[in-house]
Amino acid sequence: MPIALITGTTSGIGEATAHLLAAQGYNLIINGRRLDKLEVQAAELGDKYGISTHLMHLDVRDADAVNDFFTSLPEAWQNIDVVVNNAGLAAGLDNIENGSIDDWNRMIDTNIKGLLYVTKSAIPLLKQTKGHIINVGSIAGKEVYPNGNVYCGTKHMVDALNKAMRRELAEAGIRVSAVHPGAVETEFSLVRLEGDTVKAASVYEGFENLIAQDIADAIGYIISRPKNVNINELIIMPTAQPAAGVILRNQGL
Ligand code: NDP
Ligand code: 8X3
Repeated sequence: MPIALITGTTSGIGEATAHLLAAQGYNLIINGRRLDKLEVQAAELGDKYGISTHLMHLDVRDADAVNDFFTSLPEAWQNIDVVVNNAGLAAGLDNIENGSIDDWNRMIDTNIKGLLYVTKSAIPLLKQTKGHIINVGSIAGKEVYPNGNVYCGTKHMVDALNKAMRRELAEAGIRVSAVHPGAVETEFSLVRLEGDTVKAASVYEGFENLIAQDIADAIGYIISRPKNVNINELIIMPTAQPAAGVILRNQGL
């Protein structure tokens, strides 16, 4: 059975992708910081799809923990075919003058450095399988919007790293692709707005947002193409979001 490693599977896009790939028969390495969620998820995926799971319970910002995880990975889990670099977050929605330095560091450390740590350790294994890396970027990596500054910057870096990986890894037969979503209703806004459920819900009011399954479907499409086909990137938006930071509310869209 093929093996996929997905970061950030305890919620949202990563969780939906875990279910989609499990349904396609992948054994899964699942990741997040919330151990209780990972354990419940492992049991669910095993019961529902009959697949095996291996827990990657760590914070992707911790370079040593990521390195230790890969160096002690049991042999049965080393033939990784797919890595989905999904773990990430936005923290805060302020202009630079009023922004929080802690928030900036969390975003830069997770979205950029965490993605790099996982990728660096996974590359030797992906070379053996001629595997596939999927980077979850964002429309925020293609455009900027008011008060999105540092989050947009981190996702522009993901866009650049996606291209750099593809240039570097093509010779090894490793495919590299990105998905760049617009507004998807997940825990994303709850995290960004520090647990304010009312404000977070209002982000998705008055239009039909994307759901995590929409992005999982795209990832499933990308990795199921024949080996000679590399989908470089997909930008996927709600119909009511024609550009980053622009949402057409209460128009029946
Ligand atoms: P969620 O908040 O629902 O999920 C984020 C996931 O990432 C969780 O499983 C969380 O797990 C994990 N995670 C966060 N930080 C870390 C960390 N330091 N180490 C390990 N795991 C971590 O958000 P989404 O599903 O929406 O976000 C997934 C990705 O999609 C992100 O990269 C985001 O930027 C991107 N994206 C989201 C969009 C949206 O509108 N929702 C649009 C465009 C892109 P835990 O808390 O257990 O660690
Ligand atoms: C999040 C996309 O448009 O909600 O990465 O900021 S958006």
